[in-house]
Amino acid sequence: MPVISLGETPLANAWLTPDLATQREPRYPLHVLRCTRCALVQLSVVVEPSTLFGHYSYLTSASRPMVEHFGRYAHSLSERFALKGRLVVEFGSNDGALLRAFANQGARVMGVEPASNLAAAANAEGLPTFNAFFNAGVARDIKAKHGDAAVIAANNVLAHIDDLGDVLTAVELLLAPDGVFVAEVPYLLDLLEHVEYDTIYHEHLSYFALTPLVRLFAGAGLILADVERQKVHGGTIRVFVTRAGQPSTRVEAAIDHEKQIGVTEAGLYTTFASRVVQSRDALVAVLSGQRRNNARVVGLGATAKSTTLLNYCAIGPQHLDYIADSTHLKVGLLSPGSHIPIRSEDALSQDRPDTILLLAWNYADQIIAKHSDYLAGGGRFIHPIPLARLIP
Ligand code: DWN
Repeated sequence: MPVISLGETPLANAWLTPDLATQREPRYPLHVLRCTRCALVQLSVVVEPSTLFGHYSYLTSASRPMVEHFGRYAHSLSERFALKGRLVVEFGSNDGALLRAFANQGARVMGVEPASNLAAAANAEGLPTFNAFFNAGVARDIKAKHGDAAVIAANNVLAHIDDLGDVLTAVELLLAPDGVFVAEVPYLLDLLEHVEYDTIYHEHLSYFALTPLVRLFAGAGLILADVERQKVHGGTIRVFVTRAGQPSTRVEAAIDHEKQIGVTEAGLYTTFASRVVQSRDALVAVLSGQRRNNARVVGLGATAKSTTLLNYCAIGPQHLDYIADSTHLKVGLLSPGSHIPIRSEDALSQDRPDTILLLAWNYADQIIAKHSDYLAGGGRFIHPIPLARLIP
């Protein structure tokens, strides 16, 4: 069943060098579907993974709040599962931010990362990382060289994978008998409730509720034993998957809640789709008001989700002078589809625009605190989700 169509959009992390601005960028249908049998929400098309992830511009370490989140994560798991001296494997390990946090807790670490530039960066930092997509062959190699894993971690990567069966076979191969597979994924209920439509893009193939995840893991002979809700990235769930045991009361309560709100019913999704249109119209109205007042507006956070938001709302250089970002890989490039120049975040303190559109709204509190002097000097922020609002 169709949930929503956001048009044909460029790839979320396909940041452009200015010389390519006049060339037509590849665009793909961004259509979201829902399985009426298992309630899994997925995109209608799969873009070739090597196109998406062979070279990657998103650096976990470029966002201090994520580094801090991973520090708490590693500490929590190390306490819970006594990981000192034991092997922790993370696939989709990016630049090694979480690997470093687990190593700081005394665990042995191994990353698996398909992006060659990120794997090289992690290895250069002394964080051993396979440059590959995680699969059964890689799992066997790691097990042969380093033994089985007390924890296999997958953060914001399970939703990116098309052949989940193959990856779960690899997890089952590598996991120690008492091991735990810990996966953190954006939570569908947060996406729907807070109208986080901009988190829909081609890297995210699946949009998980717990209900289909329980079936998915059971199909691989695994049990979704526990779950924690997290606030990062607009709301995620951290699931704990084991070979044996029973689902915790938290899992049972969450499944019941999903049933109560109708995660398998059409109404939840038709309401979401209509709220997306309202969200777009509200943001366009706020930006038009800014232009009527001759306010100079810039974006903050050259995020993957900004590609969806800017292209769906038809926001371009006529609305935003530039997008500021802390990721050195993105500075000097143009945003996909909307072709807005990206400048270093440091530019903001000299440039002092009238208004900043929070394209990294998932870090709104931290960003506003970091730029408190801008606010004190009369600057304003626009928080775009769920309905655009000016701060103050
Ligand atoms: O699943 C994914 C999520 C987890 O991360 C990936 N597929 C892609 C990526 O999505 P995103 O780019 O929307 O993630 P973030 O973490 O919201 O991106 C934050 C961006 O904002 C980075 O480019 C860094 C930048 N930033 C900044 O310029 N100043 C971030 C902070 C906190 C700041 O203060």
